[in-house]
Amino acid sequence: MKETPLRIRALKVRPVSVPLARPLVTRVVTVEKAALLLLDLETDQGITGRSYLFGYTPAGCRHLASLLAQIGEIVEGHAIAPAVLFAKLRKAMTLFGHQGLTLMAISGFDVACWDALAKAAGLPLATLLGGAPGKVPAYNSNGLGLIDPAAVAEEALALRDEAGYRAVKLRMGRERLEDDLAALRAARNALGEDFLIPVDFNQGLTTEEAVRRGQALDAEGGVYWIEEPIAYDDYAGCARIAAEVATPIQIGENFYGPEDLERALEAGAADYVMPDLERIGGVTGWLQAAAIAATARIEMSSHLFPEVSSHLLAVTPTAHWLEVVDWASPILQRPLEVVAGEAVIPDRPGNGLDWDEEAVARHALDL
Ligand code: SMN
Ligand code: MG
Repeated sequence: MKETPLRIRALKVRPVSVPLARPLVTRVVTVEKAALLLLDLETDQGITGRSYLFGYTPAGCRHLASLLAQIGEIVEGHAIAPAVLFAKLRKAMTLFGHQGLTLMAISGFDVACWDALAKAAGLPLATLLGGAPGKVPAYNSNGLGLIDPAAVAEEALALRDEAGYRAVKLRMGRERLEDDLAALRAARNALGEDFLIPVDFNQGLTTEEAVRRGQALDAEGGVYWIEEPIAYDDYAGCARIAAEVATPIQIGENFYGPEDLERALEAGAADYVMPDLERIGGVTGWLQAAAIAATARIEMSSHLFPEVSSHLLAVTPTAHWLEVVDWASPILQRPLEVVAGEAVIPDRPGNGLDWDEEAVARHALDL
C-alpha cells in the first residue's frame, strides 16, 4: 500500500516547569523543578508527533526554543523522513557547532518525527523499529541524593516499593569517602544482598580521587556500576579509572552524538554506556549508537526520558537497564507504567507521549 508522505506543517514548543516529587541533590547541582520543553510537530494529515526536552533551567528552555524555531523554518513543508532530516539538520547547523544545544534541539525534533511516523503507521514506536512492545528491566533513579545515611535507608525502601524495583541508583560524592560508604551500607542493609545498587558521582571527582574511591568501593563490594566519576569528556582519565577499578565504569549521559560513544569506546573509557535521548541524537542517533555498542559488545542503558527510551531498548541489541525518572509524569495523560521492576512499553501507536493539557496549562512557564 502506497501512502502519501506526511509533511511538516509546524513545529510548536511550550515550556513547563514541573516540581519534582523528590528533589535531586547531586555533587554538582540540586534540581527541584524540571524545566521541560514540550514539542508538537504538526503535519498536513492531522497527525501530531510529540517529544519533550529537558532544558534544565528556564534559560536552557529559552535557548532550545530559539534553536527549535530555526529548525522549524528549515523543515517546514518537508516530508517526515527522520534519517534524511537528521543528516540535513546536522549539516545545516554545523557552523554553529554540531554538538551541545544544537544537537539537543535536533534530537527533540527527531523524536517527534519518529512519533508521527509510528502514529501514521498505527504502530508503537518499538514495533515500527523492528521490535515489539513488552517489558524492559528498569531501575528507580528518583531521589537518593547526597543525604544522610538514615534518610538514604528510608528513601531507598520507599523507592523500591514504588513498583517492586530490584535496583535503585545512589548519588555519591560527599566530601569524605567514609560518608559515601556509610550511605552505601545504609542502602545495602535496608535493601538486602540481592538488590542492585549502581552509584553516580556526577563528574564530581578528580581522576586520582576516583581511583581511590573506586578501589574502596571494590573492597566494599556490591556496587553494580560507578557512573561518571570525573568530567564527562575526560576519556583518558575514565580509561585509567576503568583499568584500575574492578567495578564497571558507566558513562554516556553526556555523549553528544553516536560519534562520542565511539570515541569513548576506542579510548577504553567505559565498561557500560548509557546515552541520553536528547544528546545522542534522538531516535536516529540512538539507533546509530546502539549499532556501535552492539558491535563492541558493550551493554547499553538509557538516561532520563524513560517513556521513549523504553521503546528504544526493545531494539537495542545490548540493552541493559532503563533509567526511570518520573519528572514528566505530572504532565502526561498516561505516565510510563512500571510493574515488578519492569517498564511496560505502551502498546499503542507512537511513542506513548500525550500531554495532560490541563496539567500543562497549570505548569506553564513564561520564557
Ligand atoms: C542526572 C543528571 C542530570 C540530570 C538528572 C539526572 C544523573 C543521572 O546523572 O544519571 O540520573
Ligand atoms: Mg548520571
